[in-house]
Amino acid sequence: MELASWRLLARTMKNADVVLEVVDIRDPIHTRSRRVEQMAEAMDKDLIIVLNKSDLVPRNVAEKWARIIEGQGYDVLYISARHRLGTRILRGFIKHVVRIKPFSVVVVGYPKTGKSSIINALRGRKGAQTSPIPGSPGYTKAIQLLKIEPGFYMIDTPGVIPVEGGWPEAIIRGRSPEELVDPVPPAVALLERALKYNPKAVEKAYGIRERDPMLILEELARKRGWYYKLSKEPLIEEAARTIIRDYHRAKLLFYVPPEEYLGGRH
Ligand SMILES: Nc1nc2c(ncn2[C@@H]2O[C@H](COP(=O)(O)OP(=O)(O)OP(=O)(O)O)[C@@H](O)[C@H]2O)c(=O)[nH]1
Ligand SMILES: [Mg+2]
Repeated sequence: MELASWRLLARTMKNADVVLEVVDIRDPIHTRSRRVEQMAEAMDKDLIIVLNKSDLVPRNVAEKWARIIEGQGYDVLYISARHRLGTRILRGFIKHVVRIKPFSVVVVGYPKTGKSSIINALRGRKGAQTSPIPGSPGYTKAIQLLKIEPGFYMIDTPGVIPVEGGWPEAIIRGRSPEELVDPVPPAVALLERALKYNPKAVEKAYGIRERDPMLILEELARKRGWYYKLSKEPLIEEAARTIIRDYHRAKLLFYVPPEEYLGGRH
């Protein structure tokens, strides 16, 4: 597991002209890093917040999130690196903000938000390594400079987990599901959110109608034939790892509605 060290990240940010903070639009509240934003502000850097994975939420939800963050005084765009939606606008927006050449843009944010995928989408070809398996450990291992076009450079960084990191995002993005000592509590938290925000999510993903997170884990383990060897009890840890993996790959699909933020319940 490789996470960026804050000191190295600060140095890299200092040397860049623009800071791009990548957020997972399924849960902007818990995947935004106030610390990164404060660092950018303290360094007087232009900051652009990019809400990525917008293919996983309805368009009006993406719009609402963008408006909320804009209302806080930030430059913000929503895109889908995977579907190459909004990437051309992003490219133009960066040039509009920076106004000098040559320039470099440092891409920062929580692990697995799609930082490397965005760089590849802007390049139009691969170059930054992305996770082949969703939810695998922090994929980008080192800071890497990539050329987008002459005079336009982007710096890929490994994900950072802010100290204030949201639960359970900080845990499930900080390590791969395999590395988690106890995957059950974060999986239960994810299931609670899934049940709350998309009541059909669990049934759709697994054909399980149960609504109690612990019983869902048990039923999933039974369905998949995962049992402890000696006690023959369902192996809920394996089911929990599956839940976390499926959240990363959006097989277990839900998103936090913007109203949640407006209601001030975060
Ligand atoms: N659905 C969807 N998935 C995406 C999108 N962008 C990236 N992903 C997926 O999210 C996972 C993480 O993408 P990466 O580009 O490796 O993310 P990263 O932020 O560079 O990750 P680290 O280097 O580990 O910090 C991969 O499985 C991508 O395929 C997107 O726009 N939509
Ligand atoms: Mg990466």
